[in-house]
Amino acid sequence: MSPIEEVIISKKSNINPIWIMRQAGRYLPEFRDIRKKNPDFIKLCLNKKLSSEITLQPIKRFDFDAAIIFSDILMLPYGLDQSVEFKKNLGPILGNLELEKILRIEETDFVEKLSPVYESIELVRNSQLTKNKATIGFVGAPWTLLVYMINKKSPKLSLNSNFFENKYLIDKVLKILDKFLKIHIKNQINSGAQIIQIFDSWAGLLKEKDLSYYVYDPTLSLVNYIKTLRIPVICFPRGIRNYKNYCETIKPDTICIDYEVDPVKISKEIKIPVQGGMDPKVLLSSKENIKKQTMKYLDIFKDHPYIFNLGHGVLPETDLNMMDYLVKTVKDY
Ligand code: 1CP
Repeated sequence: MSPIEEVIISKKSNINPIWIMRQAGRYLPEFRDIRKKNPDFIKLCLNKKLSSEITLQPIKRFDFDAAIIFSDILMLPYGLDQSVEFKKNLGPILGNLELEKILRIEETDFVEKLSPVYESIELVRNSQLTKNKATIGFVGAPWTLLVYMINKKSPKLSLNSNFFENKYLIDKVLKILDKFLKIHIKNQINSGAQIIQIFDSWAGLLKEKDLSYYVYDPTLSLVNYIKTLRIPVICFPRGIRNYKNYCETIKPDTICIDYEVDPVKISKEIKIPVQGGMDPKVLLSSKENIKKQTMKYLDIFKDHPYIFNLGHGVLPETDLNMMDYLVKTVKDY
C-alpha cells in the first residue's frame, strides 16, 4: 500500500505523505515547454503520451507521494459535446449548452471521446515512477460543473444574474452529470486510478439553504457509488463554511480543506483523515515562513491521519526552490 493509502485506509497518523493540487502545471518549466508547443489545451489532455509525461513530471522532480492525472474537470462537458476552449488570461470558455443534444449522448461515444484520458492513467499506473505511490483520478463535483456549463465561463469573472432561472434545465443537467460522472469515474478506476478526488471548487458560492440540492445530494450519489467500487474518495468542497456538517452528510474517506478554514477547529471537529489547508501564497514568501506555516499544519495534525497538500492549487508563479524546500520540510518532520 502507498503511504497515502495507509493514511486514508489504515488511518496511520505517524506518516505525512505529500502531493500538491495542480502539481502538474504551469509553475514547472518542463510543463511550459510542452504547453508552448501545444496551444490547444484539450488536445493536449487527449494526447496520452504527453499527458502521462506531464503527470510524471512533478513526481520526477519532487518525488511526491501521488500522481494526479493531467486532465481537467472540464473534459466532462467536452465529452458531452459542449465545446470547451481555454483562452489566455480568460480561462475556460464554453459553448452553448444544448440540452436536446446532450440528452442524446450515448455512453459508448462519451467513453470513446475520453479514451485517451483512460489510456494515460494506464501508462502512469504502470510506470516505474509510481511504484510506491498513489495514482489519483478526479472529477469536478456536479455543482462546480453545472456552474461552468451554464455560466459558460469562470464564475471568477462573474456568475450570470439569471443563473438559477431555468430550474428545468438545471434539474436535467444534474441528472445527466450524475450518469456521466459515474461512467467517467468507473473508467478511471478500471484504468488504474486508486483514489478519486472530487473537486467542488465553487461550493462556496452557494447559500446554506441551497447546499442540499446542489452539493449534498448530487455529491453523496457519487461518493456512495465510488464506495461500491471499493475505492477511497477525497472530497474538496472549497469555500464551504461548515466542513463538519459536510463530512457528516457526505461521509467521504478523506476531506481536503481550503486555506480559509481554521485547521485547529477542523482537527477537533473532524475524525476522518484530513488533507491540505496551507495557503498556496505561503510558497511565494520566504523559506522561514514556509517552514513556520508547514510546521503549523504538521503540528496541528500530529495525531491525526493527515496528507500534506495546499488549500488550493499551486500558483503558476511559485519558485521551484520553494517547492523543494516545502517537500524537504514535510519529509524531515
Ligand atoms: O496551461 C494552461 O493554460 C492550462 C492551465 C490548466 C492546467 C494545468 C488548466 C486549465 N487545467 C489544468 C490541469 C488540471 N486542472 C488538473 C490536473 C493537474 C494537476 O492537478 O496537477 C486538475 C486536477 C484540474 C482541476 C480543475 N480544473 C479544477 C478544480 C481545481 C481547482 O483549481 O479549483 C477547476 C476549477 C478547473 C477548471 C480550469 N481548468 C483550467 C483553468 C485555468 C481552470 C480554472 C478556471 C477558473 O478560474 O475558473
